[in-house]
Amino acid sequence: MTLHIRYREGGEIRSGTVGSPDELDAYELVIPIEPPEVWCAGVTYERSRDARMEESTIRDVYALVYETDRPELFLKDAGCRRTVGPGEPIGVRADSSWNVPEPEIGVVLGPGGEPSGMTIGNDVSSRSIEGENPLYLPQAKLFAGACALGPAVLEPDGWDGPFEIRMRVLGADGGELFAGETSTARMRRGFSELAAWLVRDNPVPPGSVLLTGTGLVPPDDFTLEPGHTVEIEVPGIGILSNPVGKAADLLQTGRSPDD
Ligand code: DO4
Ligand code: MG
Repeated sequence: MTLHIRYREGGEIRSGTVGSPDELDAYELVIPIEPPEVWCAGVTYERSRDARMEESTIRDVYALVYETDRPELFLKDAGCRRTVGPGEPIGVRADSSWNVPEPEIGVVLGPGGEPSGMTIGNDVSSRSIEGENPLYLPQAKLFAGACALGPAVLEPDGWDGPFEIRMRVLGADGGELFAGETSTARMRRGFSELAAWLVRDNPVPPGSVLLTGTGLVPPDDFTLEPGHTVEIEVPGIGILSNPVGKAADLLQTGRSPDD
């Protein structure tokens, strides 16, 4: 097993590899990859289909997209403007009343769109905005700090899995507000199938990341708020931990060369 990392040392960002997540604590980790584009697949788990149907006034679109061949795919970020690394704040929008983290396997795509590595992603989302109207999806999904990746990129020994995904949300006092786990065994579609749909007639640059959908949705009375911390663990990759802030405070990431 090889884990690719990027870390800060002596004021510089360096790249390296480690053999196990146990070794990650020795480094001041930064985002392990700065993808030119981040894409997401949606409604790939039954739990996500059910949550979308509960939150939405227009239910059929979710039932249909879960069943049919063509998956839901949407652009989450380009130029790494909305994506943060381990330890950096993720954001919630001021105009959203119902927010959730979405813990997902992130597949790093090679030159032909084939899966070449795996990381942890958080597809931070507004359920109130998407629930009001599915055409508001880009506003529910794209905003400052809406995506986190890390802590490392795994070159897996094989892609068959299943891979376990665990999530905890902690309150400002450190108390546990939510804990849950799922497995990619519950996915309706495979990583390669999703990647193949994504690159159909679509010039996705190599090194882009495809988040493969959430199977964990906190109860309906939960909303993510500034002061919370989200921890997502995938054994073999490590724990992606991010504090939650206000999206409005995260408008400048300084990561894009144009900033
Ligand atoms: O249309 C909703 C997107 C759902 C999503 O992001 C997911 O299932 O992970
Ligand atoms: Mg998602």
